[in-house]
Amino acid sequence: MKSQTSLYEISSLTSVMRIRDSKTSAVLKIQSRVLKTMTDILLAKGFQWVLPVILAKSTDPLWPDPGYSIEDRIEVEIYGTRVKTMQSMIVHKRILVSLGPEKIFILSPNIRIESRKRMTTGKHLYEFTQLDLEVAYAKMKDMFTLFEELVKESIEDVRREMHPELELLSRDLRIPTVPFKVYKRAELEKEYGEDWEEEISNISKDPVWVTDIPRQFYDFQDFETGEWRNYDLILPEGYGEVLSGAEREYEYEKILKKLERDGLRRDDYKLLLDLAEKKLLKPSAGAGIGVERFIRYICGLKHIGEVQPFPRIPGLVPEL
Ligand code: ASN
Repeated sequence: MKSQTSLYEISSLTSVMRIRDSKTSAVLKIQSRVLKTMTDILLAKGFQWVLPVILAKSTDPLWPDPGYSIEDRIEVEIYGTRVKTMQSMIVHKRILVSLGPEKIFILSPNIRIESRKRMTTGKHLYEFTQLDLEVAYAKMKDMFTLFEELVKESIEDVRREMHPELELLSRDLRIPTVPFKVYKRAELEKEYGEDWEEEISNISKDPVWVTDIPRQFYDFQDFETGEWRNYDLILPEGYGEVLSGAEREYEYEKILKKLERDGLRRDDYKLLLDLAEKKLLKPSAGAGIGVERFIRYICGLKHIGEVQPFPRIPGLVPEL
């Protein structure tokens, strides 16, 4: 079980002097290595590396989702038009793989003003980066295999090449066995109650997949059985969720119905709806892995803010 970080530990994290620590430099070296491994694998598989968008009329609603606790949503006016800061590039990803290259990834900065109550959880940030990808016509199973390779190869590489850094961090990092186990959310909820994520994370030795989680409209739901074809990847040792993704909705009527069900404005998803109506929105699957969460796990860090030279910890606005 991961214990909460104390306020004293948090305040030392926000000092820029921490950047001089050998620990910070080991973490950044490991992060560079992991990003290289993952992007090399994707490029070798024919993915196109797309650069991120930050301001847009349309972004991820992050609603409804049991996992989010958003305190504020940022909107600014530019050129007389209201835009939001990016919560995830889901809408952009879908449109890109429908009209352009069919396999894409982005190192995407996301701004999510998490509740300040999450300051000490050790796994929340109000600015983070996800390695976000999408593949036209892909299925859930394809995504499992792809991310199992990305996760395993990254860990193997760090184990092989970054001995001194792991030693400095006192991290005994285990190479996971693939394929990872797959659970249904309902079976975990039945066994462990509402804290299933924490429980399964605490008792697992390797990452596990959890599927069928009711959430945002863009994840595919079988309207006959009610089943959601989406998934989270949960890290072991109490580190919790690191990735979420899904097969996607692409039919106009279904998207419309779900937007209404969730109380969302059609106008915010106009382009997505237009493409779906013209049958140009391709079925796809994708996911985003939280870079800082993954590095926190690899390095065995207590608080995710330790991954960032300029930590974005909920409730705290540092000088830099
Ligand atoms: N990146 C996620 C996905 O592909 C969405 C998210 O971050 N909320 O499903």
